[in-house]
Amino acid sequence: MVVKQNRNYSEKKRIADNPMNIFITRIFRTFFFLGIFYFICFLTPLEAKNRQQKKDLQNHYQNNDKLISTDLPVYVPGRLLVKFKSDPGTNIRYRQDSSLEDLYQTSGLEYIEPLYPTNTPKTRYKSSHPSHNKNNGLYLLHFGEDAPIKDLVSLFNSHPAVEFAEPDFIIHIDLESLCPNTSALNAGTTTPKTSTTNLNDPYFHQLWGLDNTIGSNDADIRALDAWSFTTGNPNVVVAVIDTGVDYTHQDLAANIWTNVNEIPNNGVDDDNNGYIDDYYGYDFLHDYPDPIDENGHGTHCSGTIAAQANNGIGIVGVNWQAKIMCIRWLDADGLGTLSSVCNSINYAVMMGADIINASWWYYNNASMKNEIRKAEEAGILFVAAAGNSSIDLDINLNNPRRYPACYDLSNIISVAATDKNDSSGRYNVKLTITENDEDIPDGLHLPL
Ligand SMILES: [Ca+2]
Ligand SMILES: [Ca+2]
Ligand SMILES: [Ca+2]
Repeated sequence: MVVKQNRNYSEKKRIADNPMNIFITRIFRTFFFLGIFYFICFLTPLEAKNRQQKKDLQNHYQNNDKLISTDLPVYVPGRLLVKFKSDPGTNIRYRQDSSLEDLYQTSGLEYIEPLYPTNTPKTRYKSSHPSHNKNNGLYLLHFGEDAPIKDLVSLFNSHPAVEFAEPDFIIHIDLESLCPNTSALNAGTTTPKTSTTNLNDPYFHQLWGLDNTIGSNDADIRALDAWSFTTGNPNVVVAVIDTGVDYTHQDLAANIWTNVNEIPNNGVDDDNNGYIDDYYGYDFLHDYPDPIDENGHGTHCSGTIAAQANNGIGIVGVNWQAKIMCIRWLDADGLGTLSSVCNSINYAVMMGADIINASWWYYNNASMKNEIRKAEEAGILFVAAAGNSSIDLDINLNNPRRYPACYDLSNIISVAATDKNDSSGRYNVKLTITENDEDIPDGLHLPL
């Protein structure tokens, strides 16, 4: 027994004294202690910093925007959207306002650019609409990639020359919940089926939101009654600000707006509105002339608004002849930025849209409201989705309110969806309208 114990001891000692084992043991110990050191020095403070940032941002929303969000927004690094009370220009040095120059230097500002091009268009689509291409003191401020954006927001908002400052938020729209079924417009041509009209569009019978033959009687917008008065006006321009629009779609192509003063694909800004080759509209997310839809949501909305009627194809729009201005600010996954949606609204106003359609929602922010107010001043109707998410937009303050649907601007119509039996159904939205509900026609339900 003694011999065996001694043998085990000798064996263990031989293994322990092996140079390779000593080396491995030392490496293991080194990494172990380095890991503890790293956790103490970096991860713990970082976690504390993240918790503090989260708390700060929640406080910011609760105190400034009456918004409580558990899903914190993110923003484009190194960028601020700032509206100055008077236009400061783009020169960041040798300013008459020395306090502003101090602010620029303190903040580490690298350069400043107008949110929109400041060109004066040669002609406008409709002379009745004032030009709103001027930036009105609204600028994108650029800092380093690691700039402390939340601190900069506070710094700029505390300066007397600043009307508001906020991050260039990255906005993610849940398009699936807003557009549960895009099959109707994309269904193509099939054998026409029985409907209550003479229209030969094969999928008209599915559009119970227009003429309900499958659910409760009159659980629709009474489109047939409306069409006995008018089927629309080709001079009405509806700017669809969304994922873009498939302007080549066979049921839409006849009702797509074009910028008649712009020659497409020649690399020249022919109408001098600041955008090269913006013939069908523009892609503001990528600053690119082609607003083609890579998701389908914007095309779906456009079909509801103005799909061509009685052409033996697809569906029918509420307005048979309105023209769709194609404006893209969301990518195929529903991602966009606050600056790109502001640019989109500005463009629709500048180019003379009569109606702006916003079938999406985000949180309260000053920049978007600033743009929609310009649309209000130009007499442009702004139609906004209330969302399909079981929230009473007026009284349930434990949930974030939906914007632009909830802005207190007189040109906004907020639209909720109901099912074929005229109940909230799967959409389950309880909605009251901003301050303008008396202006909403009874029974106005757009199938979002
Ligand atoms: Ca142009
Ligand atoms: Ca051109
Ligand atoms: Ca059609």
